[in-house]
Amino acid sequence: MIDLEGSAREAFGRGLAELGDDEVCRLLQDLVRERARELPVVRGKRRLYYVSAEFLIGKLLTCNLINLGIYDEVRSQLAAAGHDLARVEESEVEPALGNGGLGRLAACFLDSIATLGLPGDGVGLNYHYGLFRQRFSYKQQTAVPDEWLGCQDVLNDEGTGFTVRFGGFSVTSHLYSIDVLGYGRGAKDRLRLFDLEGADDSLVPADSIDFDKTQVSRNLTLFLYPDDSDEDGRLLRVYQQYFMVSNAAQLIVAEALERGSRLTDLDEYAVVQINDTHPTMVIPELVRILVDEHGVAFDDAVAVVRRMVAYTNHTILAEALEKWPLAYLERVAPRVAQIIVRLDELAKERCSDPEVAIIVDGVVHMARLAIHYGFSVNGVAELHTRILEQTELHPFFELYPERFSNKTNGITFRRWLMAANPDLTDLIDRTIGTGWHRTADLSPLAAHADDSGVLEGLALAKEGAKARMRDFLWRRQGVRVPEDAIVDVQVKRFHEYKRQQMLALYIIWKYLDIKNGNRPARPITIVFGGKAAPAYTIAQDVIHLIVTLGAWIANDPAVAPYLQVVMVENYDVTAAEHLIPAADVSEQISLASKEASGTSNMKFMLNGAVTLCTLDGANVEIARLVGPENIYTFGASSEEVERLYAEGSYDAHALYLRPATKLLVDFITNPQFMATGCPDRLRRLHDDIAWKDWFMALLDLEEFIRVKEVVYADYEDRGAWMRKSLANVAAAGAFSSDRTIRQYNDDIWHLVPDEE
Ligand code: 7GP
Repeated sequence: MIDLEGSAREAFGRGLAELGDDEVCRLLQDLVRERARELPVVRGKRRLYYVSAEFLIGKLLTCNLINLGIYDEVRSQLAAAGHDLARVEESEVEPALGNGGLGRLAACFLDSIATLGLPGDGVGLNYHYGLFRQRFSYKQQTAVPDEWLGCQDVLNDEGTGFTVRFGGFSVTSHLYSIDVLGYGRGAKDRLRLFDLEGADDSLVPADSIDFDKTQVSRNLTLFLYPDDSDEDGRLLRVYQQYFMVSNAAQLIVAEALERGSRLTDLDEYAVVQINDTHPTMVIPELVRILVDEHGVAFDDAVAVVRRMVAYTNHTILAEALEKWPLAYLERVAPRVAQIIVRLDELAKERCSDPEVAIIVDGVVHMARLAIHYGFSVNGVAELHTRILEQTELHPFFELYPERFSNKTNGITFRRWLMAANPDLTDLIDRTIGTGWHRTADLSPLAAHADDSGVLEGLALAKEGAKARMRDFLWRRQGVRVPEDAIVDVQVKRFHEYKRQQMLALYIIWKYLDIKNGNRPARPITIVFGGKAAPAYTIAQDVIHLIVTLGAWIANDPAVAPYLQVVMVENYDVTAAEHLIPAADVSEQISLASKEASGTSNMKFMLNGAVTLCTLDGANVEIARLVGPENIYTFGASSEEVERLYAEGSYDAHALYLRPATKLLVDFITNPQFMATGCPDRLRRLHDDIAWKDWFMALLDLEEFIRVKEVVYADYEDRGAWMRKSLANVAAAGAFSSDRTIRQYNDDIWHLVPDEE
């Protein structure tokens, strides 16, 4: 059916065995593209538009081969010609369209939406340089443009676009798309990406992400989340958001009209899921289009839009809940600002409580707009939703209890197990068959808890994944990880609430302990990965501490054989696919109540890592599913943390002054250590922890250290550890994004799946 040898001769005039990996990659990409092009788009009267500022999709080749059902065949033809698919995939460039959890979630969701045969597309922007590419220099993060376009064409040109009118000028968009193939489906969905006609790459220097933020008609789609620490940057974000939603709204209306909508029934043709608040302006923009361009009465327009927009909240951190000065909106999109003012008046007529007002002192609260004028609000894990209902959004919950629901996040097993961990996939197939490929039901594995063959197979699969990780780290950044090391991983955006600094303090403790002669049973490798926002100084300081610690330990011959700290450069989906399958320990150590859900926690457990966590986000659900003997929990509860914040009674300095803690924190400013790094950064971080510690790392530190020691000791009982590992894999089925998407569809979207 597939004849790679023939295609190689046709395309390159050489046999498959004579092609370089990059040529094989192009060959396979063409094969996938052709197959995808032939597939029809999933049909349906009512369509979903999943609008998101980011889609962190990762490389596409392997997953597309899996979803097309030709992965095994391609892999064996390649192997016969001496090629390794994993190597071939290395020459694929990862699209720079996302940033963190919310963007990766959107990508998993697209995979599941297509797999379930639901008519739905992702809608976003085609960023030329992504967020940024992370480089380390002088042990510090530097940000350079993440150039990915032009490296290969994954984008289909849809050949259309729209005019977007800003206050005082207008621009034109151009629509591209990436085909989204469901697993074993005969039809596809799409990720539809709007680009700015006339976007000017020459505004961006080669080695920095500083560019002229005022050149709006040339820079709109250059970067995701451009720096917003000054007014030009904040205005640019608003321009970008309006560009995104105006295009989305025009697309929605045009396609609904094509399918026969009379517009007052638009909700029968389209449902819009907005991924956090960045796309909130789609609400007034839809109203504007219906009223100004199609003569629908204002009240009717508002009523129909309210029946079609649903909002997902991904964070309770106050600084991430978007608020824009009304004056910005008036400048960017005057008519939309006018509509927002009217919507605010109407909302105030319904409820005069200032806590639910959309506009307060000239500032527009985007989440509030989304809740008043949408029909659904959801959190992303049970605890998170409860906190929204009872605390953060409580007045809204009183007003509209029926609008609230929980949709615990999920991940696609096609990418995070079948593509990323072939050895484990084979073991599971051999043990329980392949039904789980469709159902995600891994629970039959639990019956093998005492099957030594399966436990050994699991250990071997972990060894295989570790070997791939070692190879990856060696080739990506020249780091050698010892073969018998326990691999302990924290990968995620750098943020104080995620508390990478707490793990860094543990590393200092362990370093000193080894110096005191307490050698661990085997080498410990602690791996970090993640970017920090360029304007987030303390997060950059934490990265600096970690890189400096890594070098310090590597240079100490008394400790280096036993402890290694690796900070992976430019953590991305590809790095995640190499690190997560190899991990023994999954670090999920956020301050309880702050992590909305987490999704790497799910990927790690699916790959047999054991979780070390606070009872935060979806960790709570993981703990319930695997039972206390298969997880390590520690730290203050979310109630306790909320009480400390409410009372203002957290005293970081008192905790710092405890001698055991002070010793660790003061290591950061030990003169010899400081001399190997940037003293200003280290001093600032030290003082922040010693005096402020807003996310309470010192509160949980002692217990964290204790529990970590238990984890490492338990690891040495290999049989018991592998049983824990198996229990985690067996319980991971609950976190399939297919389950999550079924729930969104049953409760919110009500799309009719395509029949096959
Ligand atoms: C993240 C949350 O931090 C994470 O806990 C969650 O798993 C993920 O969304 C998916 O729901 N939030 C973001 O990525 C983010 O940018 C601010 O939130 C808007």
